[in-house]
Amino acid sequence: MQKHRMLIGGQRVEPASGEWFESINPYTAQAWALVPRGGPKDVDRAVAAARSAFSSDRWRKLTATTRGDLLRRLADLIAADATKLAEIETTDNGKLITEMRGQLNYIPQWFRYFGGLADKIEGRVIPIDKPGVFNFTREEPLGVVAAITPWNSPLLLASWKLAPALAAGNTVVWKPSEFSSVSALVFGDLFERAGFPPGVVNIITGYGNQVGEPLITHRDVAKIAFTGGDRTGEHVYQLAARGIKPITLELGGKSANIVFDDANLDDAVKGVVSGIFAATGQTCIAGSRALIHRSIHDEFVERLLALAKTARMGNPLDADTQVGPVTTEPQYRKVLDYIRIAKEEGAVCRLGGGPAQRAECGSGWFVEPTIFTGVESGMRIAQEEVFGPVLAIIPFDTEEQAIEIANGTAYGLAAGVWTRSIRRALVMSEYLEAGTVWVNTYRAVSYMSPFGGYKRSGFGRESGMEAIREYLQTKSVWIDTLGNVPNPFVMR
Ligand code: TXE
Repeated sequence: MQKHRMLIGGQRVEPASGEWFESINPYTAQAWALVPRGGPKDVDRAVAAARSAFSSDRWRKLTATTRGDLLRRLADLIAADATKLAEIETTDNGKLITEMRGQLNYIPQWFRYFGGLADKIEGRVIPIDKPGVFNFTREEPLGVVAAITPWNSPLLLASWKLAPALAAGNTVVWKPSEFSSVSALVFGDLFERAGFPPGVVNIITGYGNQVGEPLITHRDVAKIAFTGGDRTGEHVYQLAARGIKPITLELGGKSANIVFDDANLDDAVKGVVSGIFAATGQTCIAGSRALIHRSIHDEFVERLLALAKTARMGNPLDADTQVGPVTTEPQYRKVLDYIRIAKEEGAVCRLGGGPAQRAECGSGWFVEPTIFTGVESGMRIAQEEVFGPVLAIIPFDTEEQAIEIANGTAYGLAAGVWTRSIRRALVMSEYLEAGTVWVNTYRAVSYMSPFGGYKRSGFGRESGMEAIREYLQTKSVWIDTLGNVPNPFVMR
């Protein structure tokens, strides 16, 4: 089994604890790699390296254009290693190889886009209302950014943080999820090859309470960028508040895919299936609620069942597989618990409803694609994030009712609308409380378009021009041009 090391100050290092833990392949439920068990001492070393890199001439005195060049060089290296990295991710987290290859081939664009933005970060000259002063603003990096990422799309979600953070001139300590750290540790080789000075990016692994908490509360960490569950997010937010640290939180959701009676039903059925069963439902934007207009409800459900039944489960490394395993054992149990809860709540299980016992699923953590009808908006299955292949179908009668149900959860990450009416598309996109609204499509993301949550799904935006602002602070500079200091007892 390959034993990995962390990356601190450009060096491959062993954890201070001298301990490693096993990373499990969810398809085989067997350990396949050893990950360093970091702790507070490693956090101190990593933050010190990042802080020293932040103040070093090698990083600070780079022109913004050169910083952009480094990001673009990194993009090329990622592209060259995309296949290898995708295979590592699939082995570590069980997501389909087709999905991970797609992500890895797309990730370079985040580094190219933000590399391009690096030298377009501009201040303003303000025609100030006072005589004899010149006032301008500078957009400056914050310092050391702590990037804390989850297991579902490890490198993609890290890139959403690293690319803008580095483009803005920060340095980074990145803590990947303990369930899927291997791709991050391998990815670490690329920074030096791209020419980043040592310490600009540091990678430390371990558990949330042993590495994540000391990292967030470390005096020299200036900003936290977090993706994960909302309970952990709430805790992380409280820790960040103690140090008055800016934070971005992306915390998942309970997104509604809303199908109107005027929709192209063939497309809508595919959209609903892709919203929940692609990625085994383990995506923050999973369309885990389908709101179906009552007049088409029964027909739609039949078509959905027919398509979902065809889903091929099996080895995620096999390009023909359509639904892979659940990534972690605790998550597998959580998904099964929610299925039980939904049944107890009186929802009607129309498909799946338990562990997958197909030969091709081996000993992995597989859950059958599951569809519930007869769901009411107040049920837990309609309110809480399952993060697995479980769909709750809720009928509605009017646009107003669809909006009320869609907005009737604590979350607000995304929503899908299926309709042929432009008026309806505009009305729905205005009234839905979600950071992303898709019309007649689902699960589209881009490095160019801002992504983030409303309500309990978090705040701050990743991707697009908005993202770089999350990693900058504004300084206002006043320069006297009069040459005489005015009355010291009066504000100028
Ligand atoms: O995520 P956690 P988990 C949801 C999903 C899932 C639930 C829990 O519903 O069932 O969250 O998943 C680090 N201080 N999502 O347990 O705990 C942790 O080590 C600092 C939604 O995997 O949120 C990891 O690096 N850090 C989601 C990261 O936080 C801490 C993606 C995320 O872990 C910490 C994944 C602490 N006290 C799960 N505790 C999405 N939004 O896409 C943990 N961490």
